[in-house]
Amino acid sequence: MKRKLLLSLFLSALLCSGQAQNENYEKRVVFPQGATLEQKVEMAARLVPTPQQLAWQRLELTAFLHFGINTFTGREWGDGKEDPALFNPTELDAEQWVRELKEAGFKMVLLTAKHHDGFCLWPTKTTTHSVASSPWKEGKGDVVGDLRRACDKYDMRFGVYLSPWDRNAACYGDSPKYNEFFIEQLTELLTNYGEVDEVWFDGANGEGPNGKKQVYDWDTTLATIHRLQPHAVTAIMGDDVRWVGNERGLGRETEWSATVLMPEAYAGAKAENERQGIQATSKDLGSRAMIEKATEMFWYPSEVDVSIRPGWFYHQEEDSKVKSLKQLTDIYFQSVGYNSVLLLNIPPDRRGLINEADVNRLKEFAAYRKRAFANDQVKKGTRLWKAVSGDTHTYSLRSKSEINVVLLQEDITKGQRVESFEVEALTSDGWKTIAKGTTIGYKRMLRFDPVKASKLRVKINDCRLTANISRVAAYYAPPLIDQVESDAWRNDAERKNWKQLSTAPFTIDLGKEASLKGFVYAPARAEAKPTMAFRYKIYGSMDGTKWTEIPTHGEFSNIMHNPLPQIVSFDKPLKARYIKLDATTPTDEPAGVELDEFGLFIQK
Ligand code: FUL
Repeated sequence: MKRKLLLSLFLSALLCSGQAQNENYEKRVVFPQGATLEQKVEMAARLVPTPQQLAWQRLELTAFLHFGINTFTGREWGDGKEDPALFNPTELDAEQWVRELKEAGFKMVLLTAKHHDGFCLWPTKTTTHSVASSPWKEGKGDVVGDLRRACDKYDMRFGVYLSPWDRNAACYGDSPKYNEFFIEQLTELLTNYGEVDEVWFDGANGEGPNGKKQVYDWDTTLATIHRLQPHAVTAIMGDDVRWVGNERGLGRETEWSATVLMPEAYAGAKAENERQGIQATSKDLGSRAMIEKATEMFWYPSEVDVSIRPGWFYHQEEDSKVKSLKQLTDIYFQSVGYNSVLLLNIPPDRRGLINEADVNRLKEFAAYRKRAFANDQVKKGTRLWKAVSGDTHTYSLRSKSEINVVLLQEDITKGQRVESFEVEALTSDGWKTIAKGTTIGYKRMLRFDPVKASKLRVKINDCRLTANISRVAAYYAPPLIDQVESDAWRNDAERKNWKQLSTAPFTIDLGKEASLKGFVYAPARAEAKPTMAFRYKIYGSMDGTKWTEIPTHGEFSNIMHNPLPQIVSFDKPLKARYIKLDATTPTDEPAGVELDEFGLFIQK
């Protein structure tokens, strides 16, 4: 009997230790006292996201809508003294917001239900400083409700931004009183508007009246969210989603979702992060060197928040400053391509609509991604590859592939494990290293000069335990020309030799053959005119008789409202001596393009 008991104890101990080795730690792992670096690294490798963190990560593209009293005052931060009567959008249409964002590939929208000025976009019971006191819909409107209904119609996820800092509430700074007020506002948002997928608390906060400092009750705040919206992730001052550390749309090349940074909302976080010498902006938040100093770790992935315009709120004078397609594309590669979720802000204008300038840019951005990611050249790239440090795997490419982007993914349901990798391509000159990286995580994209290759070889140089590579893909993303270059084109010395052969269609002889990367059409004095080009086709020719059409979008979108230089980059450089721009006006008449309004980007 005694022997039987001993045996079963022995067996269960064996089983338990086996289990411990395969155990995953959801969201948080505390290291045992005296754990060695190797033991800590193994535990870090088993840190995994919660189901809601995983669902959020897979969204990739999410949108912010900064809208409120600032939209009508032209400010970025209101002081809370604004008259609610200022809030009066003339054509507010939340369906237009969601429709445009959905078409552009966004999976969730987050609205500033309350910004720092304290003005609430829903008819709250907590204050009169809200839409209920505004002339909009005679005080019967509810922007949050409108957005909720639009999200239901277009099957879009929905999130709220509720500013902890409130420059209107008289009780701000009287900590227990304001905390109660804040939880009441949160409760209204989380009970009256269906399913909420993300709750966003920014980190900006200031002094209350009389210099009193507000001490927030994050425990009750997070507990309220868990109780009312168990599927929501909480961001920034929340503990599911981490601020990347800047508002420029720039992620880190080395981005650990399994991180040593303790969420600020946790008791003792300030002291603990200080002890480790880290903050949200730190470069390294997860290397072995950092793990050595840590006592616990968190699955706390990065979110890149950036505005499509210079400001977070709409200002008419920024209509011409909407980020270029190239800037948005760079942001995409530096956020989604750097193991982060992109939260792109597109602020509705005073009418209560997403402005045409932003709508057009979103369309271009979506069309570009569609084109760039249409043809994955890797064969069998979705077969799971389990790799230990030093392993390589060779993937065949579709025949004669030209590529300039490689995409890699780890199965993060098993943790984030890759620490260093490289990618080689088999070219006609043999194997060539085309990309090197550190972390992969949910998704990592790398860009490089185009190569023609028949195979790819991925090498995992270093990883924690076994890396689970769930996807390897390769694409050709057409290169884009930067806006900055557009200022230079008029000074291009080559122009001296150009000869205009006809006006409609606009045809020129460059005097000699050139390799063309793109062109710019810049209406004189940036003024709209009836003869201006709107739709077009562009052709190149070596002899002025046999023309080759160059594939483009064929439209200078929004030029009637915003007649700025229109830059068009070609997917591939084209050799030509003659150029023909066959264009029509917005009213479908032949357009009249002047030589001075046209420029070319030439490969030197
Ligand atoms: C910051 C705020 O101060 C800005 O106004 C904006 O809302 C940005 C997203 O977060 O902390």
